[in-house]
Amino acid sequence: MEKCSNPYCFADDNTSCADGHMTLQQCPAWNKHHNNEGEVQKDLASSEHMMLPWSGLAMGGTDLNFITGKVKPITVGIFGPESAGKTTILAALYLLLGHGDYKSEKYRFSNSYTLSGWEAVANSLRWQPGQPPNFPAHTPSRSSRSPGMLHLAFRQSNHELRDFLFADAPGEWFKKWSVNQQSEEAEGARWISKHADVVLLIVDREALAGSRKGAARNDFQLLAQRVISEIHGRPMALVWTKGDIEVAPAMEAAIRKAVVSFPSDLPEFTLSIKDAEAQSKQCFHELFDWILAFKRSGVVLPETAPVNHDPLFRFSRK
Ligand SMILES: Nc1nc2c(ncn2[C@@H]2O[C@H](COP(=O)(O)OP(=O)(O)OP(=O)(O)O)[C@@H](O)[C@H]2O)c(=O)[nH]1
Ligand SMILES: [Mg+2]
Repeated sequence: MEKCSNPYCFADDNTSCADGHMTLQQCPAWNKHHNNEGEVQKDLASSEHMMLPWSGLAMGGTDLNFITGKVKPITVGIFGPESAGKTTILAALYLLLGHGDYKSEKYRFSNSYTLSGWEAVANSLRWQPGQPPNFPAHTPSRSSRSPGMLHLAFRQSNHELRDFLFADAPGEWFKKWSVNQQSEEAEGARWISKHADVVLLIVDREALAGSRKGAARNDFQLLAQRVISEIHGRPMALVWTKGDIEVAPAMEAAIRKAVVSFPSDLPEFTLSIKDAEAQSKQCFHELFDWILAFKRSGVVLPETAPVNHDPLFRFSRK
């Protein structure tokens, strides 16, 4: 499908015109590329449906303006090697929220601008008759809209909204970044390192128990060094994924040694989606509670009034 001549407009991707034109025919930037007839152009430009400024898919850098215009969301950076289970953590969060299994006393789910993106990561973990639940597909490193940012907003007990962005990036980026901070292919990892408010450093237990465990440990040490050198006082947690897999105590000790230079408390979480139901839910709950409890230091948010019942705002977010 042809794109708009404005590089920051994604009207071809089923979102509205970035310059705010009600129909694409009125937009000079769109017409510049689409002034001859064509099926695509007719479909989009003459549509009587009003398009929304977001598509529901995971967001890219440009899409973030839409959310950040209101308030700076809390960005959660998930750093870990390839196939470490990073996307699986996000899929589990979405499914637990969707089933009503993750309920926090302080935070209630409010909305998400990336429901299709969440569906895409979680779909494979869902049980369907005749088909065992599977793991999320690999996150490709060459996707034009990566890193995929998944959005969730929670309403706090004092009625304030808190927006969260979860960066779902491929492990290859972090590998390149840990070896060479300036690598051209590490742009996305640099972005996450710069913008993350909360850092999850992932330890893949499967890799540490496998035939290439030495290499996995060395890769982790490099990544941990890089993350810690750029953390600058931000909170970090060590997240062991695939907790159902046994790892030699000496290997666990080597991993903990690699993060001793982290200057403050380093909470640890061990997750598994293969453990018995209740147990595995509980470990995810603890991690999500820790993430949601994050407060930006130095920011004192004013008290807000309770939910507005003015009909003018009826369609605002509940
Ligand atoms: N045994 C076990 N395997 C798991 C668990 N969670 C994830 N996995 C495995 O980890 C693999 C990778 O999971 P992903 O969530 O796609 O990993 P990722 O870190 O997002 O990978 P990239 O996007 O490629 O960097 C899956 O295919 C599973 O085989 C777990 O709790 N237990
Ligand atoms: Mg992934």
